[in-house]
Amino acid sequence: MNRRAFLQNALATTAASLLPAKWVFAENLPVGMTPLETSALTWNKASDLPDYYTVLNSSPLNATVPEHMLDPAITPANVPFVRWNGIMPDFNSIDPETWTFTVDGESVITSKTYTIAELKSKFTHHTQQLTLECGGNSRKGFFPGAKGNQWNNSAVYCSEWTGVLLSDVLKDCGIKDDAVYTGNKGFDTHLSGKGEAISRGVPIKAALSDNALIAWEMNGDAIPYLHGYPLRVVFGGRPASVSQKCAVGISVRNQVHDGHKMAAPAYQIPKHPIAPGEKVDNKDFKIIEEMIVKSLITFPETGTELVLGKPIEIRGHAWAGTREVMKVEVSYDYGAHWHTATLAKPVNKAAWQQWSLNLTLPQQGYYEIWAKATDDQGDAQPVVQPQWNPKGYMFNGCHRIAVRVA
Ligand SMILES: Nc1nc2c(c(=O)[nH]1)N[C@H]1C(S)=C(S)[C@@H](COP(=O)(O)O)O[C@H]1N2
Ligand SMILES: [Mo]
Repeated sequence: MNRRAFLQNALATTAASLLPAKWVFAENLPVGMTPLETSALTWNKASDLPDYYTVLNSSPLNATVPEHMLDPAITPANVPFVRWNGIMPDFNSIDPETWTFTVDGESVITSKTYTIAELKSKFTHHTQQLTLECGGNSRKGFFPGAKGNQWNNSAVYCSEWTGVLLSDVLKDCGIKDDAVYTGNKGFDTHLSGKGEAISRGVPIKAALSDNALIAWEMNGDAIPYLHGYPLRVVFGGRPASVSQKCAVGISVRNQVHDGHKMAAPAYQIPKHPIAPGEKVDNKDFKIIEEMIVKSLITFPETGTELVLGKPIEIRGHAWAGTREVMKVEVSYDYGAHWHTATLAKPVNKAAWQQWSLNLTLPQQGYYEIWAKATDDQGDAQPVVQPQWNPKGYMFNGCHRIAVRVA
């Protein structure tokens, strides 16, 4: 390990044990070794983000990284996109000892409140790699453009979450037969300063699935502030908007949840196909409940110059909401020919899958490399763009990078 990596590791470990304390020795570090890159756990504002983040909006905070930074199978804490809808909590004042999670709602039999310590001691722990993709990921790809944060393809990540199954907790409270939906509650505030920033939910079936966690750890550390410290509900494969950060509870609803950002057109798409740019009545939208098949090229970085005759490993991830990806193909001639990549099985349901392919590009010049995934129902990624929709959700057109063989 080089000195820098060593120091970063040491710092990262220290950061975990210091949470939620502030860095006290940053000034004493050698020049160029500020703890910025190592203190992802306590970043809490736009200016804390390293230079490789692009801030799309600082109020609310929305930021993303270049696609090649998502190369590791398990996304490290210092790269996930950051998405907030309202005013973030004052993280430094959060005390995990007194934090509680309440299950209530019309369709719960016994409403209960748990401390994090109680969740930890009462229920079996589970660790899963879960793909969280913003419904608006790749919005930038739509033509005509759709309003909203212009996400590149990196509003997705797959980190490792540790917590308890939401279903175990719901069963502990008991659920009535008329339960339909969850209403997820967070600790942040609407931009106006009044009311909730966002409160979305999932069908009760999704809440009872094996890939819904109430998590207190990400990648074996406390959840980074920006990703939901100290407790987050995580629904793998669903639009990330339902994975409530800084979660304070869940209501078990006897109707489709009506929290903030549940109503059309937020996080909804038209019920029927429409032409690009067409207007749609709010009554003709439906809720996005699952994400769809998609893939990412994370190596090489777009713009890379390659050496003629030398093979290069092209690689990335593929995922398909709660389905499994069965095939990833790569083209370097604009889709004229497709080459099947090696594809790993997911480590658990709703984890993204790694794919790779060794390529030797035939001659010098400019190439685009495209990747296309197909899921277990036979759904594949469109090459150009998927069904256009007014809010620009669920773009899953093929990811493309450009390289040059010198
Ligand atoms: N409390 C809270 N949870 C939230 C949000 C939010 O604004 N507040 N945004 C949601 C949306 S729209 C997305 S895409 C994801 C982003 O998760 P991340 O910041 O860890 O990438 O968090 C979701 N959970
Ligand atoms: Mo989102």
